[in-house]
Amino acid sequence: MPDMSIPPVTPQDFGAEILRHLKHSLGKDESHAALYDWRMSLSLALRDRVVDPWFESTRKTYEARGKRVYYLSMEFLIGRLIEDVAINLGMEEVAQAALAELGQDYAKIVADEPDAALGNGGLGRLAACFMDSLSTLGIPAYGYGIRYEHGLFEQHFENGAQMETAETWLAQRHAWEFERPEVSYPIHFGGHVDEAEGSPVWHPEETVMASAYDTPVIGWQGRWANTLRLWSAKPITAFDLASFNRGDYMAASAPEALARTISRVLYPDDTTKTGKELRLKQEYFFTSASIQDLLRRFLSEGGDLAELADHVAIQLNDTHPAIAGPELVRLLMDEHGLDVARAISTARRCLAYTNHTLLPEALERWPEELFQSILPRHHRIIQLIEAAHLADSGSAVRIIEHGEVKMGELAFVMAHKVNGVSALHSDLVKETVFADLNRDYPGRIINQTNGITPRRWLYSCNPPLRALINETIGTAWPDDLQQLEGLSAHAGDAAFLDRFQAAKDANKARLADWLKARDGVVLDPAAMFDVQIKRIHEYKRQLMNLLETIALWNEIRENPNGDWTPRVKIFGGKAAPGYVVAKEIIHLINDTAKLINADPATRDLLQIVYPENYNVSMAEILIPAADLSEQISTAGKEASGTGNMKFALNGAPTIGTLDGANVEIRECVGAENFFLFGLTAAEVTARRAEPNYARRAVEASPRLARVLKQIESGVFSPSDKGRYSGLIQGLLDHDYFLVTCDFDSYFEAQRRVDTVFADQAAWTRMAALNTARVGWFSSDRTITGYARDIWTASSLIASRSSRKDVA
Ligand code: CJB
Repeated sequence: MPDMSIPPVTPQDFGAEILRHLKHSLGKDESHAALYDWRMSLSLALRDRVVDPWFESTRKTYEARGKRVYYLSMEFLIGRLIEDVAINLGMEEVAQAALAELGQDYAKIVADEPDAALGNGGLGRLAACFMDSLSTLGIPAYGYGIRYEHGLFEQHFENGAQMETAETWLAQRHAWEFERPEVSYPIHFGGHVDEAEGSPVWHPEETVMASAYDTPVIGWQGRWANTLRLWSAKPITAFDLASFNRGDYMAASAPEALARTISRVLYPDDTTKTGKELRLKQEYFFTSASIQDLLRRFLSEGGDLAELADHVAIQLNDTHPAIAGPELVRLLMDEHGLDVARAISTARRCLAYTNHTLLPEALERWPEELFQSILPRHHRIIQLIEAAHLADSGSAVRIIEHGEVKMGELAFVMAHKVNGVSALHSDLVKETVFADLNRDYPGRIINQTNGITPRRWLYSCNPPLRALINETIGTAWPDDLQQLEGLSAHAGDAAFLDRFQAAKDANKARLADWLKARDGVVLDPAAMFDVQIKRIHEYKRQLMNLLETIALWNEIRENPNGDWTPRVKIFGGKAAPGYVVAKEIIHLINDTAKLINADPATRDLLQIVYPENYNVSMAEILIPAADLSEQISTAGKEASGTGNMKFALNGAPTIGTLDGANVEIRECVGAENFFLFGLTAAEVTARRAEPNYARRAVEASPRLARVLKQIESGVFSPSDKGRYSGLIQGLLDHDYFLVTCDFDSYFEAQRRVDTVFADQAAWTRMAALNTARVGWFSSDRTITGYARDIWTASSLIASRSSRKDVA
């Protein structure tokens, strides 16, 4: 039942609110309004309705004087918000009807909203799901990040190769944010540290201001709203008038340009280190602003710093905000007079750190010289932290070593809890990257398996399945997702399965229409939609998927009258602009698609589709339409994955390895409803130790050997036959991700998929059981775990079944 704080509204009244914004906020009348004007008016009318629950939540938070959670993240991959807000407010139908009465198309307006792409991939999207769950659960929380002017780059293909252009989501006004010019903090860089009256004093060389922009995040049924506060960099003096008056206009604008650079672009890295000075400045910029802000809030409420940790929980989303430890210690010592030991122990009780990857290249390390030149005071404080850590724990693990400042070790030492993001990953964190620290601080590392918000990833993106679930088990599941288990009882019911399949078919038809309209590509909705969407990375093994596609093509050509299951292989994803091999893989997928899609012998049986510019909105169309979910990373490399959960929830069984959360998904859905293949993490490690393992695997697999030869000899790149020789030689010489070793097992698993898919009833049953059994992967469950095990934070809204175990 909707909360009483959201007054019900008729389409007529809501239409009047939209028209009021059209006139007074956009300055347009109906006859002159463009799509943009309608979108802004709708967004502002919806935003108005978020404000009261938002104020109410803030009031309750102040009254409770309890704990607030601060989630610090370089990335928030939010996507669009109109639908999200309308659904959480229970106003989707009202909004549709209001616009229809005004002669406008709701769906077209929704699709006009640019994605807020302030993130690269899983880590950023997880932060967005967490914000949704924190609000749904009524846990007082702030998300803190950067208001990038340019989000993740736009991808397009030129002759099959990835090209990047700047993304410009802020070119038009952002409807959802409130600018807070009165909330700003100085952020200092560079300079030197000296002593005054026995205390260190930092004399910075450069200062910019961090200025706040707030977006309310409304939870399910509008019961609670938290704040996403994003920082934008501004100059201390906007403009150098003296230079301007001399006629030197460039110099006059220099302060602004320099400051703005800090929040200008999202780094398009995903698990690769940049080593760029600007990146370190970005990290310190948003972290310092956030810590200053939360301390100001705490002190303005009359807080005593001895009790800081009773009121403040700071979660570090990966190492990017790891400077939070030294920054909090600096403020406690230099501005509030705490001694070193108390400052460190106070900070540690507030801080916790989530590790998202074991890839060594992603664990940030800064050259000590660079670090010291940008953050000289913090460099000294890290030396103090390190000394205390070595003395107190007897550990031999250094934070500064071999001329580098190691942010993973810093985050670990300054956190009272460190968590991995799936059961397997957390075990590997203990055994590998932090094995020594785990021994020195037993119990500090825990697991919190990732989750996804069911509001966006089922309720909103899959209306046909939502309707079927509502009719079958009632409407209480969106904030109590384990209720989906109630669908299991219908898995033997042919009428239910027919309707389940009809929902899938409707989503497939929607995808086909969308792709036809966008790219002119025609899909056969009767074919299996086999989907791999995620960042392009060698460890995720899009290449193995493509090799299997080519092998299948070969076999269909040889046996055209065989009993083949028609397939569409759908790829989506971006490569970091500097990641050469990933870009070669993209090029190869597109080159292969060009040849295979034009082959009359296989055209009705095999198609490769790679829509440009994969983003959250595209995922919302692709995932509900998928028959098969590709989760094929080298075991031990994908920390968790969250796409895997989204597909299973939307009734797409997984073909996958025992990696990340796949392991737990398989346990939930049942081994018989999951297509397992490949080496385990332990076998991967053992295989790598064997000599020539890749060449031996290729020798043992004529099917694979043939595909590699085709690619290497230029079959798919006739105008440039040598284009992929480096890629293939790399695979033979140094197949670190064991594509060659897992290939046969993967090919066989795909044939098992074919067999089950051909039996429509068996397949639909398997798909329905996937939906029924993955309710545990709701991010509400994940956040409940963080609140209980890490933050000891409480919900401030009346308890419901899904919330009762929040501490
Ligand atoms: N992850 O998206 C990123 N970026 C990074 O820099 C490091 C890790 C991903 O985080 C997700 C959320 O925890 C995981 O599900 C995923 O496996 C991991 O690669």
